[in-house]
Amino acid sequence: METSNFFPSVEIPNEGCQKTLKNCNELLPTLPQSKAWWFDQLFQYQGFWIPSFGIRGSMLINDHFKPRPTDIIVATFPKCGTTWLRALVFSIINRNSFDFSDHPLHKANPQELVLFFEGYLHRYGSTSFVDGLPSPRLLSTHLPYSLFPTRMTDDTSVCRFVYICRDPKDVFVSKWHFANKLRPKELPPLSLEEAFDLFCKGVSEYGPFWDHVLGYWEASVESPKKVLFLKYEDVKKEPLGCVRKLAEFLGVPFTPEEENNETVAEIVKLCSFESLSNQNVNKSQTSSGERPIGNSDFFRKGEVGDWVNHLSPEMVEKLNQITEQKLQGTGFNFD
Ligand code: PAP
Repeated sequence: METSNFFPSVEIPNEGCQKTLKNCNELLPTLPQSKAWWFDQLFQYQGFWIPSFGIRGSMLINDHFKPRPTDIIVATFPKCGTTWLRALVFSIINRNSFDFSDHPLHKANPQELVLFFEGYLHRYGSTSFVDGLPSPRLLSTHLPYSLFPTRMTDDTSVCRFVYICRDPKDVFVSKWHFANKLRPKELPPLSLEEAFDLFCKGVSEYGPFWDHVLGYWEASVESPKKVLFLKYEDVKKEPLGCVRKLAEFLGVPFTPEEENNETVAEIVKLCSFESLSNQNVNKSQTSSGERPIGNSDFFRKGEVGDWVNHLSPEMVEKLNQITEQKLQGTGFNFD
């Protein structure tokens, strides 16, 4: 999620961006609103519940962002494996630039190495900083696929998306824990029941969860060269295979020499929950940004199936039912 301590100083947005921001400010009060899981209000925008900064970022992308063929966009619904995928993509792309024994991931959380796309645009009120980044640009987003402009999604040669999804039961449990860390002290804790009700109704940051997943799933089926779709559970089970798949998709497959050197295994090890969560930089409990979260809050258990410890049989049945109904006829399932 958004943090602000890595932002370079803010410039005054140009006229075009100022116009977009004005349009956004006029639009927000007209949108349906709902309470969020933490402090931001959620707005229903083009079928999704999005915090205001995400809408601002999305509008700036639509109006002003110029994609490049080398752009890589790490896309996730929150709590599906953002931190992990950011680390994996960063280390695959930059594997010839750093030694595994002295790697940036030992000193920085993945969110410092892969910029939060809509977060940066919102913060700047402009695309200027992202416009100035050298290629290949590695950006991370929670925005649904349908919110990106057609110049990014239609043309298979312009930018690539890598997406990771996760069993909604684990996503819900992870998000509920995270929400209670993020909620301001003045608010009562968010009960599991209340959160469950919101999640099932799709009222969740960037939700409905299922629509988010299906947007990227359908795009990956239609344009497999543009969108790579991964499952958290598959990466857990077959990390080596998934890392090879990622590298191939990104146009940088492992060479026979790298295979001999065990480069793939080094990347898997470096980005594993055990390795990342044990770096000093990821043990910090307080953020130096505006939000009351520290890097350690992005590392809880990192397991598949922790939902069994939290959800009642009724909750499991309800979530499974919604999932089955939403995925019916799509060719996608979480098995
Ligand atoms: P975000 O979308 O808010 O940035 P994200 O990184 O997707 O968060 O979510 C954190 C989840 O990924 C946590 O899951 P849990 O609550 O079920 O434990 C976190 O533990 C897990 N996670 C973080 N890093 C890794 C990793 N390297 N490997 C596997 N899981 C990880």
